[in-house]
Amino acid sequence: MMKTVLITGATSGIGEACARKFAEGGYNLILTARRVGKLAEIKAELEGKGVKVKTLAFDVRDMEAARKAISSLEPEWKKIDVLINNAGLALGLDKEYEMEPEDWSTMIDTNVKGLLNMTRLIVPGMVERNEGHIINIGSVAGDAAYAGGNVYCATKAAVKALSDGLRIDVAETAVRVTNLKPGLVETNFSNVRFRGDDERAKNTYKGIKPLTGDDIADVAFYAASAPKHVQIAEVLILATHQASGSVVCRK
Ligand code: NDP
Ligand code: 8X3
Repeated sequence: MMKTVLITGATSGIGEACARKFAEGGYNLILTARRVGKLAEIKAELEGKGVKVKTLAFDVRDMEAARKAISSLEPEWKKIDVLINNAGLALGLDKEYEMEPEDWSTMIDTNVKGLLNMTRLIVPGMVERNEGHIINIGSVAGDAAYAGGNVYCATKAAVKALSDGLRIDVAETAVRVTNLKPGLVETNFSNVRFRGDDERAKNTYKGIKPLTGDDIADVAFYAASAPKHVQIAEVLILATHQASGSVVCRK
């Protein structure tokens, strides 16, 4: 029987790359994000690969919208084997004491509460079936703060704590929990962080060959494909000339 993966933030970057990788690997896909048009485009493309694709458009910050979307799934889609909690963002590099409260709310609500909303809705079914895998997209930013990273780094530190906590909570079941912690990945992330200042976004990856969404999708697929007794608990994936969240050797 084919497996099903649900990916949040599947319209761009790491989530979109995971959609392609898991489709190639024979998974049926439940793709979620807010942009309906982009979801439809990816669905049309990936259905051509011989897998079934379901799209659900909602904001992960909105628990009621998420609950409604997940409850709308027909019985054939209810058994979710892999949940990839990927939707997330950073906003700016402002000092903590100067940041707009709205920006810290957006990051905390999306990266932390959004991930919790999806976990709350999907993991009970996995526990009941005694199988399943949650792959959270954390970050090197969760290992240590870097200049201007403050709140974003805190949200990714929270992703680590929530992944570790969930792994304890499901330890008596066969459910597995993975925290993937990428470094510099060239996606739409910096365009969002710098609010459409594409020049500044491009500079983030200047002088270094950054990771791609596909590099992260490869590791996510590896973790999901590991034998059942193997739990890839945490992986830090850096570009070769990056040593930490703040040490990047540019040429
Ligand atoms: P992108 O900006 O390319 O993609 C972000 C995705 O998240 C989009 O599909 C977007 O879709 C979705 N999203 C954002 N907010 C919401 C929301 N409120 N509700 C639902 N979906 C939402 O960035 P990345 O692919 O780089 O980021 C994916 C994850 O990887 C994030 O958690 C990020 O923190 C993490 N990460 C990124 C790194 C990088 O260097 N790029 C490194 C380490 C971690 P839509 O707008 O359609 O809703
Ligand atoms: C995103 C990568 O280095 O901007 O998590 O924090 S970084």
